Amino acid sequence: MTDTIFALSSGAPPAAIGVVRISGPGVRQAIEQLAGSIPEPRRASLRTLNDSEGRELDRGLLLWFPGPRTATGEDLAEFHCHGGRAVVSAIENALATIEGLRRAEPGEFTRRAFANGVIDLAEAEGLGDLLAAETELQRRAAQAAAGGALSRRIEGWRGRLLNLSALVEAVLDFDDEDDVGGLPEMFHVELSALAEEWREVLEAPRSERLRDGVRVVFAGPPNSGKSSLFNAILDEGAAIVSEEAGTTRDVIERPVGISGVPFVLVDTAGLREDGAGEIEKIGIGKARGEIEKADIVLWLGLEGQGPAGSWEIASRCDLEGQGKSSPDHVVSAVTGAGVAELTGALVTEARSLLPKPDAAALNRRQHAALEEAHSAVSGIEEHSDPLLIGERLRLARVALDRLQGRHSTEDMLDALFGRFCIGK
Ligand SMILES: Nc1nc2c(ncn2[C@@H]2O[C@H](COP(=O)(O)OP(=O)(O)OP(=O)(O)O)[C@@H](O)[C@H]2O)c(=O)[nH]1
Ligand SMILES: [Mg+2]
Repeated sequence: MTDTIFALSSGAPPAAIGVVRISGPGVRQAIEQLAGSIPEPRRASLRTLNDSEGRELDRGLLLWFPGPRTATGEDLAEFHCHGGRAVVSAIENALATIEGLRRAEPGEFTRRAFANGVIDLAEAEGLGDLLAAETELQRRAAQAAAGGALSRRIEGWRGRLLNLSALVEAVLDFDDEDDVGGLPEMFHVELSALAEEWREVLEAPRSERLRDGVRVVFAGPPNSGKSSLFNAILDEGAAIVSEEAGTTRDVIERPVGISGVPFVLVDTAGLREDGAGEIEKIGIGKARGEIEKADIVLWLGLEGQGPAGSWEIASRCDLEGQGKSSPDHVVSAVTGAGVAELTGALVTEARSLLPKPDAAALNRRQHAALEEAHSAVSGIEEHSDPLLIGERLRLARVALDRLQGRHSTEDMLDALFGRFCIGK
């Protein structure tokens, strides 16, 4: 017998409205006890909620969704009550006294949706990303995954694999052959098309890149204007700026969405060999580490002396004699000249490094599973035994199952749903 779970699914009180969700076999009983009788399904009804002694708790909207065609696949109800702290906790306390009802764990509603087959693992992962999305690009990619874009694609791959397996079975069953001469030409064509599609998806940027943001590191010698430019792009005075060389000694990181693209801007200590004190030396070591990890390095030092691939920035262009002979960008943090162009170029470059919002980007887990499927089918044409080929196709199917979460372990589910909020 499953427990019936409940939680406040709207934001933390106080709020205008508090939505308390209940899911499980005890929902009918909970409605009867608090609201008197069961309302019409899937329609908002105005009800007074009372505790077990008949004292009024609140008046609000009640929605009743009989299972299994619900978000969790179980009986489900929502109370839309006043979002005051005491109102919400009075309703929660009244629910907690009902036998078989308990407070939900983080992500437990979604976990039930997954357990009941309403959504698959890729959709659940997309949902997790959707709740965490802070920029437009993250939102669009997560929405595509939560809406089943990736799941449909996996389902398509599974269908094609099954067709290929059927061809191999046919050779085994009917021809009684022991080599693959009996396999039609289109078997090989279709198989290599599938493997090629997988390779492309495996090589595309991963979805974590979207979550983590594109790292832009400001690098150069002391006093070259790194912190000033960092502040100008951020549009806030996050880093201290002064004419003293060695002002920035620690790494300063700021996550920021620019034109809907997630970035992490990283200001660093000026690089110099001489004259740096103990603390500054540690900062310079950290700066070198940041340059290594960077997606884009903005180099404000002498032309040609920056790390390979870095962008040559001619900073302080409002002053005389600050030029570079062929800079990528010419800027002044003081007048703002060139800052918008530089920001625009960063956005364009970042978009090319990040997954396309509508493409099905894979996360680490999904990537590992698809890689397994890919390696199961690659080199398959070297086999002449249909039994071996059939086995390789079966292994690929098992990997796709894992990609969809058909055989997911409890640990993995705990980790996934644990990052959801309570009430989701
Ligand atoms: N005129 C002018 N001065 C600037 C510009 N950018 C920075 N400065 C000045 O240059 C000095 C150094 O600027 P910072 O931004 O602190 O330089 P930094 O590279 O971060 O220096 P460290 O943190 O010491 O490595 C400050 O006095 C700034 O006001 C600019 O575009 N034009
Ligand atoms: Mg600085």
